[in-house]
Amino acid sequence: MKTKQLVFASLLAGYTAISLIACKPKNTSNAVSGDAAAKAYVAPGKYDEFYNFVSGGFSGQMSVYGLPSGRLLRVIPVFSQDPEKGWGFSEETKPMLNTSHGNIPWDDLHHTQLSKTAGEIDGRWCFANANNTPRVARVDLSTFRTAEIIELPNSGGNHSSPFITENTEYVVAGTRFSVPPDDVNGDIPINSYKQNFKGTLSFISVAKEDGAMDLAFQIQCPGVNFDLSRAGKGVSHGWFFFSCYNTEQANTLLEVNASQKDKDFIMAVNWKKAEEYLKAGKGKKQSVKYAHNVYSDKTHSATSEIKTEVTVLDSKELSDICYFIPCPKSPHGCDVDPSGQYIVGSGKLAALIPVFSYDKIQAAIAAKDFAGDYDGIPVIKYESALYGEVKKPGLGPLHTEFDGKGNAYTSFFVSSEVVKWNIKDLKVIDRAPTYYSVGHLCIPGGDTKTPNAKYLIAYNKITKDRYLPTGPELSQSAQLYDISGDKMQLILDFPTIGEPHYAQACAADILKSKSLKIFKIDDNQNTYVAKGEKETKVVREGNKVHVYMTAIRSHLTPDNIEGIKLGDEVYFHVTNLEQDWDVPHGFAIKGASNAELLIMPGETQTLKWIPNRVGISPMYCTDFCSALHQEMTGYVRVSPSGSNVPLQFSTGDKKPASETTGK
Ligand code: RUQ
Ligand code: CUA
Repeated sequence: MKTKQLVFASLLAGYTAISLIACKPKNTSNAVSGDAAAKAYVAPGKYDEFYNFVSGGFSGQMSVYGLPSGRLLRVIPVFSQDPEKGWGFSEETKPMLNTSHGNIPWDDLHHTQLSKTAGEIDGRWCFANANNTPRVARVDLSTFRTAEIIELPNSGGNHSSPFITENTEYVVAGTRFSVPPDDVNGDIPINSYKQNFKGTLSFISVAKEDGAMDLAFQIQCPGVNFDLSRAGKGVSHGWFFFSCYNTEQANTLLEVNASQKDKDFIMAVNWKKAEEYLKAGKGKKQSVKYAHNVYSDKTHSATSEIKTEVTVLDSKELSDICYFIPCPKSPHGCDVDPSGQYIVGSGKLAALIPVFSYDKIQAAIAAKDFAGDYDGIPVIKYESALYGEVKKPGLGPLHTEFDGKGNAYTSFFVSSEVVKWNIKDLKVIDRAPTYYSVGHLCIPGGDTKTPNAKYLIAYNKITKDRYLPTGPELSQSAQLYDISGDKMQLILDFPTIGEPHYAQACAADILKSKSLKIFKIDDNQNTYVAKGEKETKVVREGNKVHVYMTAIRSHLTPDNIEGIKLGDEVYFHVTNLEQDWDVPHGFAIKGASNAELLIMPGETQTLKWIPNRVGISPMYCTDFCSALHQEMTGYVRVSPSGSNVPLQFSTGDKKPASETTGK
């Protein structure tokens, strides 16, 4: 949800006396007791127990923290350019940020989700959504790098995403903003929303062996806002649940106009049935445009392909795929418990938490126990789907995680707390303040069949007085609670990068042995690789100059280049010859208008440089790689465009190769 400015409209009948801007809990100073710090202490040189994959919100990136220490281990660039690593700046990574709108250097990453097999985290990939220009990314957890990005057509605001089925059969995404379908003329009045705007759910298949994504099909739905979702699991495997708000179908001042109805919906989707219809040829081909970008660890380069067709199933025509369940009021989170039986709706403006029963939903569907339809989709009666309600849990429920011991933990933005309640009897057991205004929660494996109920992390929107002031902007923050006992105990605060929304965590043991240490130089299939200094060269092709360069402690080859002229485009293809863990080299040259390269052992990356003045331009390694790192430098001589200075290059006395001139 949208950050700090979030102020709920004061139209809420039941809450008029209470300020709906976050309230501040009392006794902030004594919230941490005696042995708390020791529980989060990880001694120098010792490893954390868990990896925590945290969304970066408007930073567009994903960050990885160790738990319980809260140490930042890595920032993985996903949807935003990252000059630190050259992501989106190097020629090899630029295609990853391509879309049907062209190159997009930024997005808003809200939710991370680890791949699963049989409902358990398998440590292979972590998926993430781009909320603004709809995309889904797959991060490879052997390299901790973004391996694939797929754009979603017929969507606007990919918020309800990316949520996966229990064997990662599909990554699923629901559009937050309904929009006219991509293949119709969208030049229409905005207030024709009710007639012309549609919601779309996207099902992206994931290949078992290598994770390759493909947009398998979409389901066209009524025009509402799809907010969040979860796959069924166990008994409810084969179903998906989406929270929907703005069932008023307002197109302006949603703050008021989308909060009129007492109940919005959770939509239950039978995706196994949808698959049957797809196989039976019930889908319609629609012409669209979307980018599909793939990064190869063999060529160390990305390719981007624009695809032009998608198969769409119509939820109105195929009337037994989608069902609405009334849910009070403007639901945000929609979470499924470890057994798959209970579906928890979190109405941002509701004074209770409804818990729905999968069995009751099925019985209601079988008995056609409907209260009419909404835009052609059957609406199950609230009471018929309801297991029960958690009464007076707090204000502004957002998200729920589970501990696998029969308890649920729900975040409350407005009352700024985490509330623990029992799924069976729906009684509140414990509550703990957050500092302040918590959004998402995470328990390691909290959405799997067997959560690890040791820690709970709250990701907060407002930091206020928790850290030293840093001007008008304060870092958002996370808070770690020990939940191994009956009472939640706050044990650590740590700042986060960007705005954390959802996060997932998994045991370090699942991942750490799979982590890649180097890329094998012999396997490098980059077009411009130099597998040793003997293969270095400089090749002119018209006004393009390709420098096949190598980097090894502590020199660049070649390190002197002459014969570059104004009007040239120079491509430095730098291969890092090291075959040792944790020895990257960097590369930068004066006047370059992009960023550095940071090249891992065995990898080739390319910096494009268009010199715009005559003279000498120094270049150097940017990563302190050895005692003689400061010596890892070189020069390029740039001459006027008509000059006849010959193209030549060298390192030391020996020229690495004789002058090479292409056509
Ligand atoms: S969602 S708290 Cu709740 Cu994207 Cu951010
Ligand atoms: Cu290579 Cu510094």
